[in-house]
Amino acid sequence: MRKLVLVTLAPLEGLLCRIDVWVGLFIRLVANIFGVPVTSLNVKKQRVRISRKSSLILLTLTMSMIAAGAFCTPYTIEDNTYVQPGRTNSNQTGNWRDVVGASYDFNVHGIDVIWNSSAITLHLFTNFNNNGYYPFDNDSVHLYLADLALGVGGTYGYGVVLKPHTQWTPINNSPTDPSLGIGLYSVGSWDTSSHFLEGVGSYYYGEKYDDVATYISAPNPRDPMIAIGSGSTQVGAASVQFEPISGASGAQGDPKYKWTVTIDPNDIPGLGSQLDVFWGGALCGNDAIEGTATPVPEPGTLFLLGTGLAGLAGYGKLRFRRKKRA
Ligand SMILES: [Ca+2]
Ligand SMILES: [Ca+2]
Repeated sequence: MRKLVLVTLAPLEGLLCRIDVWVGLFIRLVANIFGVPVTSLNVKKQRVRISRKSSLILLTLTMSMIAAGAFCTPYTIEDNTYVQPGRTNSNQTGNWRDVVGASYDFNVHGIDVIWNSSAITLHLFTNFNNNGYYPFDNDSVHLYLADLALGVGGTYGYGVVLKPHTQWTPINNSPTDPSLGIGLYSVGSWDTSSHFLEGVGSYYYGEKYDDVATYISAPNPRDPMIAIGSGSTQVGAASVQFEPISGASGAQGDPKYKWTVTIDPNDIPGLGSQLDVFWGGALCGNDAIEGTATPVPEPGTLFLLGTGLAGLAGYGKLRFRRKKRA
């Protein structure tokens, strides 16, 4: 019997959003249908031998993924939040922009949220470095990764510490609770960008974004929330992982880094079907992003699962016909 060699979809990476999920499902389906052992979901250059007839089913799946890719949006939460450079609360006009400062250092590209009954996973796509950032070589100002703010019922009463506050070096002010480690917190107060940087040198930081939910006890409620502050208590664990994206330019839509934050929705009392998300990126809040996530499954995944089932049904029919002929 003639054999065809199927090369997986790695070359399409970048053209389709969620390609990692799709290729993973794709390979698992292939393994399920043909009994081909798959040792890893990182399938670049992996080749799977399949029969000519069966390749028709896979062709359908491949085309379905490409079709679904045309309909999916790049991020669950797009960065439509504008900030304004300034150092005083009296500066109310002009210069609204996506990111203050160098976009290749501070740009937040978007946030993907995958929310099911046991986990909420947030992928933060950014150009901001894991270890923090010194604006200038001869300067002692060290900018750290901001905490993630989570809003329930219109109030940012929860948050995730992404980098332990114990690792922060004081700048103008230390975090008001410097003892917090990585985890999910019920927030008593927020430290904002001005808490850390107001009056430090001649630095600009992002401020005065248009918030959709309200703060809890923030000193300057128009400044981006940056760090979970005093009066907060840990209510759950959080998994935080950092991953550089090789070859990324940092231009919009091509982020340098991905942070993956996972929490348990059951740790948030009163959580309904809406979670507000705010992230200031770094201590300076130079690129704020804000939006709302829901637990509705992604259309692309549903579509793919549907076509996967259709593919399995089609394969079964094919086998049935083959047996009938024999
Ligand atoms: Ca922004
Ligand atoms: Ca941005």
